[in-house]
Amino acid sequence: MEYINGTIKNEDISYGDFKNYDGQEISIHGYIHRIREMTGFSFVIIRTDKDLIQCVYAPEFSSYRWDEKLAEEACVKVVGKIASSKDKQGNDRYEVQIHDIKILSLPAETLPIVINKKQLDNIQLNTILDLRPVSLRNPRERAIFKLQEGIQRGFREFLIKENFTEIHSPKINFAGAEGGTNVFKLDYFGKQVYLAQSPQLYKQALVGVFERVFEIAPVFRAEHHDTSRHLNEYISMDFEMGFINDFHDIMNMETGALKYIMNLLKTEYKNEVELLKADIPEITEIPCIKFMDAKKIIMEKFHYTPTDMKDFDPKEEEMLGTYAKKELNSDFLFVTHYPSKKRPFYTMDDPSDPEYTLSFDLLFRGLEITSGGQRINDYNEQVAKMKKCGMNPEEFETYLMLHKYGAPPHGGLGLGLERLTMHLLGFKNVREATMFPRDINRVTP
Ligand code: AMO
Repeated sequence: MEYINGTIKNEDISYGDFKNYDGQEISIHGYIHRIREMTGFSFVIIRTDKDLIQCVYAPEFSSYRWDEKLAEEACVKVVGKIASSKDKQGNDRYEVQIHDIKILSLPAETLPIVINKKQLDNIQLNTILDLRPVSLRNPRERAIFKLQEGIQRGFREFLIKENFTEIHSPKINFAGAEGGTNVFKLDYFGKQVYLAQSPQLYKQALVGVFERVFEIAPVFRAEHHDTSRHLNEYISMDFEMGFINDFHDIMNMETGALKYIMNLLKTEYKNEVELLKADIPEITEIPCIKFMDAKKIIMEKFHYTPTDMKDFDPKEEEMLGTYAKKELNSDFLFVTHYPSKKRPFYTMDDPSDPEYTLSFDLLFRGLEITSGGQRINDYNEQVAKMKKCGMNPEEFETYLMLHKYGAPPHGGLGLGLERLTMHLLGFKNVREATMFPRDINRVTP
């Protein structure tokens, strides 16, 4: 196998470039995904970083002599000639006629699950999650997270084009930003600190510096219940922008970001979209209704009696998803003016009706994926609101520096990456869209 050590010209060619090397000798590397022995020859499917490549081994054109040790999940380098043919639809397809195989490593044991089928059939989600380092090798599982990369990439690319600066805020903090009981406490050399529930306090501070900022990072929520939509650690895609006219500027920015993301998925993540049969929504304008009007729809159109008039339960969100789809022809729905009592201390109340706020949620196919709104930017107003919420403003001295030393009208939002992925792919459980989920029962792998 000398030519694997240097003399082969066309090294590590990806499937997308095979058309440029038809009839030539090339090399590829990857895992042996599957071996199918036929009479007189074998198919060896190589799983590369993005493709499954069909290779053919036959003694008449292979100088390689079949090694019994060669097994599925062996890491190999294959040298061979590209041969083209047409599929049933008349499209070109390519395979590699194996000249030689170099084994780079052999697995110590056979896999605990079958990963070389189209999808992981009849395997419980918990088993899939327990075995994530190997279950992710299944091309369909892998595609979920490639597509998820596309969502983050779209968010980042769009916001950078809109003059946002990417930031990284600390995750070990002096206070929880969102209130409530779902904050993780941590012993920090004898002092109590908290894991960040969101980058809220820092992204606001940085509006005073960069005007427009965004962050894509993990945040932590001590969720005490096991639900299909809550994680204890998730990726929050946040932005915050200054000098806004009102909170519609934020909703418009999110609409733009979502349009950009969906377009990017359709164009640059086509393989993943097809493999996963992802239902990519068409977005023109996203309809918008007020919280109390949404409650009326729930009661009048769906004959449902809400138990809480200050928030929606999951069933109500589903009803609003159905309403948006059927009557407004939209997969998305903005709900605005949430009751002040249910929104955090930094949210600006509506001056014309202070029981309600200048805030919104975005529902996607009946699931909340975003919260956002305009923030209080006046110092005295913010201090007063903190006191009203039972907080001690002195503990938030550094946060309040923004307000004390001048803050523009501003606002922003947080978008849950896993929830967006979940409903894009029609999953029932957010864990399916989470690489290594953390929940009340799981901290491994
Ligand atoms: P909020 O707490 O509503 O707002 O969170 C924003 C979005 O984050 C996602 N999310 C979750 N995803 C998975 N597991 C969880 N436990 C979980 N909790 C929340 C949801 C939700 O819509 N600082 C504000 C945002 C802002 O106003 O800028 C905040 O964090 O998709």
